[in-house]
Amino acid sequence: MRYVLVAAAFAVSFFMSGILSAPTFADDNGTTATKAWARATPPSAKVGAAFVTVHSMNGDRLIGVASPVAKRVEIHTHIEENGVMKMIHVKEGVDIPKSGMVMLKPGGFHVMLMGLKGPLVEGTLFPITLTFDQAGDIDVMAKVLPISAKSAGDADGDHSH
Ligand SMILES: [Cu+2]
Repeated sequence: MRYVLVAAAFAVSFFMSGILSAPTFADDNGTTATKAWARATPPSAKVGAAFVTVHSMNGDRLIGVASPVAKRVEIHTHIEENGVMKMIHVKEGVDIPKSGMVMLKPGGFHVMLMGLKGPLVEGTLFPITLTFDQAGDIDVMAKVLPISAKSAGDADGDHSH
């Protein structure tokens, strides 16, 4: 319910800012996050990964991630080192190009959930807060897909703000 209210509040503020700053479109907050999802985890798993697609009108940078489902949450990516794929913590954040988008996805950037407080159960939703340099905090609901899922597919994670 909280997310519906947030979305409604945003719609109102967006409408208002549109009036005040017309004809510039979304000049103060041109960042949206959609299609948030995660893979289901086995019951005893301590780590999980979540993914989301970010669009930006004005250019932005994803600088932080948080979620109540894990003790520690970090932006990670994969790099290849001597033929071995490793995950690294992306401390500098992820650049979202102006009028562009970045898809966090398996094998690339991801939201690393460490110290899971419980398994991620297929079919459920859990909140993730994405913190941006320009847009501030954006809350999304990540949909937990089958453990074999490779993309958001038909995930109903379209809670753009
Ligand atoms: Cu990771």
